[in-house]
Amino acid sequence: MSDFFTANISDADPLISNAIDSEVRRQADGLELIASENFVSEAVLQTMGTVFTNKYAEGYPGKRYYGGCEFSDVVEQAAIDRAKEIFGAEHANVQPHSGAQANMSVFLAAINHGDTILGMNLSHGGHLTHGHPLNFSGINFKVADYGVNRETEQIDYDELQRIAEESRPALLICGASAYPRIIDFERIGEIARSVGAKVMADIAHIAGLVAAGLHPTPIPHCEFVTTTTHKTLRGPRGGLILCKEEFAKDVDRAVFPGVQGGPLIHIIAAKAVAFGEALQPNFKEYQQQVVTNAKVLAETLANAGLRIVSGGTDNHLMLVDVWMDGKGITGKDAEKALEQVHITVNKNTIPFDTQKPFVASGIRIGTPALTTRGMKEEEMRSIGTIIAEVIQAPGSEEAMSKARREVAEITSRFPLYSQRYKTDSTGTANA
Ligand code: DSN
Repeated sequence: MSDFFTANISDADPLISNAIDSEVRRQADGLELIASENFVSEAVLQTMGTVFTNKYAEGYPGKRYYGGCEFSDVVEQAAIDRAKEIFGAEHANVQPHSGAQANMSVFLAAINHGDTILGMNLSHGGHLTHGHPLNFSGINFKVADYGVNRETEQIDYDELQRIAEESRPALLICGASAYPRIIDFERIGEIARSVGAKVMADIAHIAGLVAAGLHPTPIPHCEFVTTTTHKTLRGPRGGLILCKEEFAKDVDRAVFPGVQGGPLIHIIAAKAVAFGEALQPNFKEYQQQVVTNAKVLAETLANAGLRIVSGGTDNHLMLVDVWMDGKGITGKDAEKALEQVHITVNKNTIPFDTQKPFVASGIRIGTPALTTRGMKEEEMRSIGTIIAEVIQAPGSEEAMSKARREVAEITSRFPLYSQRYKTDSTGTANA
């Protein structure tokens, strides 16, 4: 057999091999608190690195434009069936390469170029694809937006009703990337129907919670539900669309050939594996621990004197106001200081922020990844204390050294994968 098929990555490409090994160490030695990230299982990781990456399979199971798709059909049909079962959906399309492409496909299926969309403002917790002026959604559609109430920092549904009546959208978009509270999908569905709009719920962040029954489901109330598969759902990086049967053909046509060409069958196979995991009873226990951990972490940070936007969290994430009207430090500086002690978060605007998005008054913190690692309430209390100490002692080398030691102690107790993951054996998942 030629070297082409046998050489492992450390021989074939030392630059990339070293970067992979360094990233393995970074993930293992740090505390990952980015709310949209998670750690997939070994099984999901292995599936992504399979020969399905070699296969073109344009079309859908049983109706492909290429030969040799019989095993692609097996994995895509399994992913579809499992996604429908998890969410109780009438139809699933598992081909979107990402959440953005899932959303773009729904726009193509549901509304016409130039129609009005009504989405949550990005600076109040929404998403770029929900109508940001620089995104396809803001470029191709007229945009109206809603946000949170200045006092409660939560969605004001009466105000949303008023804005919907004024703007008369063709599509109402709900779901968020930085909103720590329960979203009332039932009420949003009623608002949409009262103005003749369809609804798209983008549940990318909370999909795992919805799957486990820990957040109310949008399925009965929204014509379209989109999600990524890699956040709380804990699958490979990708997208998913769920819809009612009456929109199935339109959605499938919008994904392919509307927005995408060939599906990523190796990723769809990994989605199937992750969906299989989400159907196991321990997935609900995991999601419950994610929510419990978030509550404990938010309480710890609040007790240490930091301000939690909206006063707490109902889900997997919290927004922490670290600027506190100039009494603290910016989100940008907090992100940098925490990175130096191997804690990863992202700066984030808070509602009605006075700082620019690249500086921001807040940080967003989420518990899905550390919960996958096995951490519980005790670790959340320790981590909350470390975060507060770092943020409240900017520039103190003593505080930073102490934090680094404590982070190392915690991470050493929670190995990330069962085997040390290296590239120098066969090029994939090996000790
Ligand atoms: N970038 C994702 C997040 O971090 O929430 C949303 O697409």
